[in-house]
Amino acid sequence: MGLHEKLLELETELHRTQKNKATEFHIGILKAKIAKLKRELISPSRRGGGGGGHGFDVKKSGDSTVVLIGLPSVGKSTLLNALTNAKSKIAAYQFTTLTCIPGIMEHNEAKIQILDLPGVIAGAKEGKGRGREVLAVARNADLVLILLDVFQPNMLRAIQDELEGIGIRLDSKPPEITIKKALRGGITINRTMKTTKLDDRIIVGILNEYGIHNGQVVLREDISQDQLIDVLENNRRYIPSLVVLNKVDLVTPQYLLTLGFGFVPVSADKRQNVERLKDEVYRKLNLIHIYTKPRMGEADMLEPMIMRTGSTVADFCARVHRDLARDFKYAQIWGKSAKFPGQKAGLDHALADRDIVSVVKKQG
Ligand SMILES: Nc1nc2c(ncn2[C@@H]2O[C@H](COP(=O)(O)OP(=O)(O)OP(=O)(O)O)[C@@H](O)[C@H]2O)c(=O)[nH]1
Ligand SMILES: [Mg+2]
Repeated sequence: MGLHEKLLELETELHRTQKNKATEFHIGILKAKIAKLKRELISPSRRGGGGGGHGFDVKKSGDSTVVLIGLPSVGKSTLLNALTNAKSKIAAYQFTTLTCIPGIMEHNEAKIQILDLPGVIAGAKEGKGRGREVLAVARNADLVLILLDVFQPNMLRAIQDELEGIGIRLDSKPPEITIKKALRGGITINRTMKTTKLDDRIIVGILNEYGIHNGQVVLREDISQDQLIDVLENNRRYIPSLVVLNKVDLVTPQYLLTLGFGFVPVSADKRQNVERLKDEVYRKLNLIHIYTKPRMGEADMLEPMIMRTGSTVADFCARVHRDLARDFKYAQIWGKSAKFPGQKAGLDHALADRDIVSVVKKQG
């Protein structure tokens, strides 16, 4: 039996199995088997069949990268042109854009790279219409902007499914669980809080499925079977998303109200609400401003360095100069991440918004 048939068989069984306390364990094992098979099916060594080919050649630039994902003809290229200086081809027919077109949006001192991509259709994750390559670009983004046509707002779920299918977890954090493998002693499980979704037997069963028979597990969150499998698969991307509804110039405000909230309405073509969208993109990216202070002088408060949330002193050094991390002795920090003004910090120190950083280099 081929991998595809095996996958189909397992998925059919999963759908047939009623969900209850008695079948929980069985379902967990089935899900783990399915996740493993899916990974095998999309591994690069098994390309070919259904649109493998080369990935898009995308050079990251700017302080952050945002990708535009949506069905064909929803106005992704029009929006790229409205947000940036790029000139991506626009046309009334589907699949106008055939490759990855970059542009830079400057907003609040940040340079944000926006990537326009071909449209995705249902089945993209299986490779339809170069879909897998498009989705692969999204895996490396800092924000996924899902663009919907005002007349097809309910396509949202389908697009989210495609992104999920390629291992992207939208708007969620990595599960709070650590798994340390060991050579013997079986599996011990500890919890820092009461959990309801996973009992010990299921955890052990799923771990065994991944070839882990000894080790320590610590749960710090009430995670699900799927989340445990995500951790074991070890290739998931946790990326925020923003839903944008385009072509609102074609409808009345009353119609828009019936759609509810949770999206940013724009008209890329008529340039309506584009400034608000820029604000939303910027806000979602959670960028931080870091000021540089020379060892002896005053901090430069005019030109902050724009960095991702969670950036460390090492990231800061890398941005200042290629060799700075090598010559690094210690840094001094003023601001929210410092316990006291001028605190000494190492390369792994996490910076906070509006911190001032001064790097002291080794002598010689
Ligand atoms: N009325 C209206 N039409 C728009 C708007 N934005 C884009 N369009 C039109 O929609 C059509 C498709 O626009 P594109 O920007 O090429 O769409 P796309 O999503 O990049 O399409 P593909 O590259 O084929 O996936 C064009 O005819 C645009 O002029 C808008 O805000 N309002
Ligand atoms: Mg396009």
